[in-house]
Amino acid sequence: ILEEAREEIAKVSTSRELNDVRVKYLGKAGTVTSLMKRLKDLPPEERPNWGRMVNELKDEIERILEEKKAEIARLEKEELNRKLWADPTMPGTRRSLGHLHILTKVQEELEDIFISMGFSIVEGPEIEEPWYNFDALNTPEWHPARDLHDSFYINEKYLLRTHTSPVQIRTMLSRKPPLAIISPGRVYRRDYDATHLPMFTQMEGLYVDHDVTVRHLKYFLEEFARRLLGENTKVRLRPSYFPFTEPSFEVDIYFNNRWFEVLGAGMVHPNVFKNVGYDPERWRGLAFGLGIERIAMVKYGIKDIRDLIRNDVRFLENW
Ligand code: FA5
Repeated sequence: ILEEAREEIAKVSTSRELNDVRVKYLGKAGTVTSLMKRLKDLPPEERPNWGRMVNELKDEIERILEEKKAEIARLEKEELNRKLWADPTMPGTRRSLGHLHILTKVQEELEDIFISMGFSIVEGPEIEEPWYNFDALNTPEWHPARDLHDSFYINEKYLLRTHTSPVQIRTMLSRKPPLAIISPGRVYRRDYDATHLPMFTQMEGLYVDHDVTVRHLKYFLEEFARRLLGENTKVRLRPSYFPFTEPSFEVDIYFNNRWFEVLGAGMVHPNVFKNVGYDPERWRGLAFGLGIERIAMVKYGIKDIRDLIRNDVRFLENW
């Protein structure tokens, strides 16, 4: 029996199998236990001998079981360690990190350029009152920009601002001149094609002081274009019309073999100064409104403005 048990125990490789063997020999109905039960059937003089023998057998089997148990515990621990072990020489998993959207990058670059020229950043609400968006900007009721078809009205009292120019009004009402501010933000219009989005980003600029002239305006615009797009960037000012500036200009940058309109600008209209309580005899101002998507298109050679908002990673990954 001992030999048989020894062999069986040697073959075992898990604690579960080992327990089965234990039950088979030492359990209530096990081989050794039933040998012990036979004791009472023997003649009294044979009992002590038999008892001793069976006890020795039981002790021996228990000893072998214990040995095996220790061995299995050791193997199981080794196995666990093998699973937990990491090879520090293996190459790491490559995670793809996101990056800033090119619109954000262009906006931040523009902010840095104007901040370095002495401008500070202010913000205004996207839900605006017509007075700030139009009237205060010398844009009378009959002006086409007030047409319901161009603007998104929320109700009779509010609309989504159609440009960042109302921030000029809010700034001048709350601050005294001189001042130099830029104001980036979203604006909304009923527009949609390869160069127009219904929601896009403008950056307003306003500089008010005693002796501001068109030469300053031209300097700031050429300077920003060269710093952002390179020394050889060609900039063109075309006479234009905005109700809130006089004279007014549309500013183009040469790109893709043609002139590309990127911003509107001009000298602050005296009526605008009157509307905010600035004396038009004492103060002069220059103002501009850049289209940030348009500038990103020029900088990155993007032909369709809608690519900027499609959120196609294959497109965005290029920069
Ligand atoms: C204005 O919005 C004036 N407020 C700009 C201004 C400010 C003039 C201060 C004078 C003084 P305009 O509608 O031209 O002007 O828009 C300015 C720029 O926004 C355009 O040159 C163009 O770059 C961009 N833009 C206009 N409409 C869209 C559109 N739907 N999608 C993307 N960009 C647009």
